[in-house]
Amino acid sequence: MERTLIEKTPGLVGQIIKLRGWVSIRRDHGKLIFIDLRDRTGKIQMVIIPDKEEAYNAAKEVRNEYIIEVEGLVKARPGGAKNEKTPTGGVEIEVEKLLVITKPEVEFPVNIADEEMNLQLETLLDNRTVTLRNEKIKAIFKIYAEMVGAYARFMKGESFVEIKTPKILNSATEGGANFFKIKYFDQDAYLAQSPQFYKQAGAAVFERVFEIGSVFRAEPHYTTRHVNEYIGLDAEMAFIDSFEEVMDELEKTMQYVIGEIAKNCPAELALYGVEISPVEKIPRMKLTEALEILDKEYGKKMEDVDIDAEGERLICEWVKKNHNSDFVFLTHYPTNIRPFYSMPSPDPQYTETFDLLFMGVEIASGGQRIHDYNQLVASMKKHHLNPEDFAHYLDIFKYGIPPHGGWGLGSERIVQKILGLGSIKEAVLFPRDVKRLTP
Ligand code: AMO
Repeated sequence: MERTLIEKTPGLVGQIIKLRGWVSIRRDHGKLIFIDLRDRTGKIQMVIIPDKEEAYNAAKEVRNEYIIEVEGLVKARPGGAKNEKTPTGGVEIEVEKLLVITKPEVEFPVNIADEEMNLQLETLLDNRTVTLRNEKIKAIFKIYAEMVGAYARFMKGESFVEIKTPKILNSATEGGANFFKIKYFDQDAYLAQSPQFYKQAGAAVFERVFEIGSVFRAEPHYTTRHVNEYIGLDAEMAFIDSFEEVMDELEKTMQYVIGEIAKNCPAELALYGVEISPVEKIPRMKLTEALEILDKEYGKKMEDVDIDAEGERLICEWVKKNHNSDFVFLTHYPTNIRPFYSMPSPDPQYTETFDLLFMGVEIASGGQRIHDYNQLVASMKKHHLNPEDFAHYLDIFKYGIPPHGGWGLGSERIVQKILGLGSIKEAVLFPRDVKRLTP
């Protein structure tokens, strides 16, 4: 007999079927044994009666999280509508045969069936291979998968070509100190801090490219929004007239991605009590305006002409109150705090760049890039970089590239914020932080 998936059971009342899955819970009621079985499509109640002696004896040995195969009769459950809270709540399986496929060797460190799973972050992550089995935690990664899938779909629909770029590089892409240096045979190498140079090379060829790929950042601190390896959703587009077009494209992307999550993940969102409203036009304001608002409305003065994490949280609060938006673009960051490749504004103190903030944190950075070779070399020197170290990158500009711009979007932060997760690490399957290299 072929295996049936649990989601199909409501249509199979009266038939004998075979199921395979995990035992979520075994409950004994008098002489009856009840088992909740789950597979990738859902969960169903099974009942094992003493008359089916072999199955009954096997069921008596079964514990939570055993992996089993059963054959049995699909029956409409007594009690009707009150059981219909889940798609398979209206049916149950009267088990005739039960076979243990795999059983755990040891006790579980946590209760997988616990609906809330309010564990300490460290416990949650130390036991990741098993905590991921919990329904509520699994839901995070269904939503995550929907998000990256939607991103790719949208980008392709907008004629961006998907590229994959190397993560082992001979120089640090984004500069600064937060790069990992590695030994690469007999030379030093760096783990990519972003696909920046390669996506620009892609834009010079395909006009529009996007990448979904690993990014490595040696940030030596613990925060709720940093991990040392994350997945970037990057894009780069050529023949732009201004960086406003890049923001327009990113705005459309977010509208689509958030819309798809709302449409395709209602059950997962419900586990977190989250209702998503459509993303409307995203307000845009200059960073300097945001700093003025923080000063006037919150008495918060920033030392530099930059915004810190608290400032981002407060400006999002202000935008939500005054413009009813969870998103805001902050634009025109000062030249000295943006990478050398950023296009200067007509007032060269500032750049044609933006950050996109969502529910209190920055989720994306982007802008227009310098496309003129000589201007780029001059900008490198101003940023105390040696153009000779970037010879291959500079080739892109030596041979000519159209005006272009793009963004880097942090995938995990989006899911963290949508679900209101305390730490970004909860939105990473197997996160890497300063202390954590396992599991
Ligand atoms: P930036 O350095 O701002 O820009 O990174 C882009 C986005 O990546 C996410 N992010 C992180 N997420 C988790 N953990 C981290 N340690 C971390 N660091 C960054 C954030 C951030 O907004 N090349 C430019 C992008 C561009 O201009 O196209 C860049 O990398 O969501």
